[in-house]
Amino acid sequence: MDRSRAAAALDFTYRQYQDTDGISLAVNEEVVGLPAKVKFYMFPGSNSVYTGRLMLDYKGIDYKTVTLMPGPHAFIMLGLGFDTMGVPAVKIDGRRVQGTRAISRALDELWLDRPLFPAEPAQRKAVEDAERWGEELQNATRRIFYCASRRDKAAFKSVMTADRTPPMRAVLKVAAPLIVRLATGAHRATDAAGMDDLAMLPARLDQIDAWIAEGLLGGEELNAADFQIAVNVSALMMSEDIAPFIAGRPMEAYAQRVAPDYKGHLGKVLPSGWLQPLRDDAAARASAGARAAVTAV
Ligand SMILES: N[C@@H](CCC(=O)N[C@@H](CS)C(=O)NCC(=O)O)C(=O)O
Repeated sequence: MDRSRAAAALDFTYRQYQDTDGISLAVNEEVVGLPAKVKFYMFPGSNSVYTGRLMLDYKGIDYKTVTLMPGPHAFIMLGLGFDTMGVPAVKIDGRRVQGTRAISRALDELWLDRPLFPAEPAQRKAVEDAERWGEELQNATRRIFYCASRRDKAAFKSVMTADRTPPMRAVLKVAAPLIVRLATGAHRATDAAGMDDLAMLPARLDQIDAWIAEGLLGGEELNAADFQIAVNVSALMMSEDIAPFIAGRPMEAYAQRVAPDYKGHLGKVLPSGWLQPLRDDAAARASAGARAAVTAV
């Protein structure tokens, strides 16, 4: 295959994976009895991988972790017979399932305990919609991460090497500039996209707090949307630029409860102008709060 055809094939499989409509749900096959062998394909630091891991752990599933290197993971996944290059992925008694939304459905189908989706149809639809919405937040969070990583090597290193052995940490440190470049292209994490994502963040954060207030998120029993969304609030809280806009809001305690062990730190590296929508929103919220306090007196 010539280079441009190979690149196009990879691009296609990647887009198929990232486009939520393209995810192969692969949940209708007949499975007899409780699955015996579960393998979890991942690389540490990835937000979607963290969502996948939390769901496996929540269900109490016994699984073996296959830790990959970001970059080469793409070829390994395709070589292992997965449809696309993406992680997280699981192999359950030989059956391949890729992507957080496919994994949540497969786990619920095969392990009935601790359901990730409610049984009641309207409630189930609400969780499915929020989970899908959360995948967009996941994509936005990742783009912001790569915008920060292009500006500060330490940001990439602190998130992507936190759970690695010292030799792997050294390899990742050397490979970091190349991985950041490849991931920027693969995820379309341009500065323009990152700026748009930050402009949309105030409305997205409001939505999360509204869902927590409603009880759709952060209930006694967690659901698939919780694992999709809380992980990304935790990821955003790693950023010194963004954390102040989350601090003290309901979603802060929520993220600490659902996704408490996301490691890493992003310093103040994003251009100040990109944060203006968050500052404007914080100012509007503060003045609405002050007005409400005066009315109450
Ligand atoms: N939307 C997909 C995400 C797929 C995805 O982008 N996975 C990998 C790359 S294969 C990832 O998390 N990358 C994180 C990173 O590059 O930081 C899902 O929910 O599973």
